[in-house]
Amino acid sequence: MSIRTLYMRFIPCWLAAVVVGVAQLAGCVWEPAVVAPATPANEPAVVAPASPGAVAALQRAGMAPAPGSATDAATGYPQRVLHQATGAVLQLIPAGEFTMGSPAGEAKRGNDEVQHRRVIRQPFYLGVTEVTQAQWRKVMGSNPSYFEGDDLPVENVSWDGCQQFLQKAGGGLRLPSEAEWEYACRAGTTTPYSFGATITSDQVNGDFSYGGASKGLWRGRTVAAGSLPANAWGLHEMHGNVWEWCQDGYEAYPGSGTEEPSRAAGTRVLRGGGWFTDPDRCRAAYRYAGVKPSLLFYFFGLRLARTLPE
Ligand SMILES: [Ca+2]
Repeated sequence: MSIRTLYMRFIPCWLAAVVVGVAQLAGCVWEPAVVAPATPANEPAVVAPASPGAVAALQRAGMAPAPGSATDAATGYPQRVLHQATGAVLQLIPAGEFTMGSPAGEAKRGNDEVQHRRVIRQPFYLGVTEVTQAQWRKVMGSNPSYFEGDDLPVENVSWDGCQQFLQKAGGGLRLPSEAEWEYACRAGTTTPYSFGATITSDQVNGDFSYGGASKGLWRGRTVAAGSLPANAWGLHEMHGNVWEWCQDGYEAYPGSGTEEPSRAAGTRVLRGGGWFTDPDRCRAAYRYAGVKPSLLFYFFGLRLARTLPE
């Protein structure tokens, strides 16, 4: 194994461990919460034109119904929209309620994954894939990525850099909140991964194995956004490939109550794991917590989110 390979594989893991360890030593002690079953949240879609009001609101936000998109019966908005400045396709995620965090018996769980009910009060749009390098370049005119390729996810981006990108892309785009991210990742499932109790390298670009599965392929780099299977809500690479920045700051889960914390400042959270990441960190509940918003690595990326435009 070369020095570079050693660096790529182990230094990031070591840094991640230090970051998480410091966050835990900072006094975060959590109590277990009452666990309730997840609520299936997909609203039925109808093949009908989106409501004129929805289409007009989308136009004002620089978006349009994606070609062939069905319409969400609950809202009258398209199930999929195209954000014109980036070319990104976003999926409508329905409002709903779910159990955030992991059960006490889940292998290799972190003690900040305390289970609690969380309500997603408003439907929202979420990128079908991570933001690609072509999409980033279209807005920013440059590409910071280590692994270069138009269809690969952009990486080497900080939370601060993502905010600049989102502001320049326009249309009210933002990052998902941590709760929105986990809700969409789970897509109604309660297992460690949206694919079940474990994952294979045919499903996730990470470093395996977990839950007794045989060790799979370690690619040692990113793969094209959207090239691996989607979860039940049509979202690709929520687990693995690149970590995804969340909009809100890191804070301990309440352990009770259903409201989403709204910490606007401080350290941030990334979700889902990346191409080099141990599989336990690719779990739906894992929180890569306490990360400075200025920090960037070649395994940090992003996924677009937007509240439904009005
Ligand atoms: Ca990802």
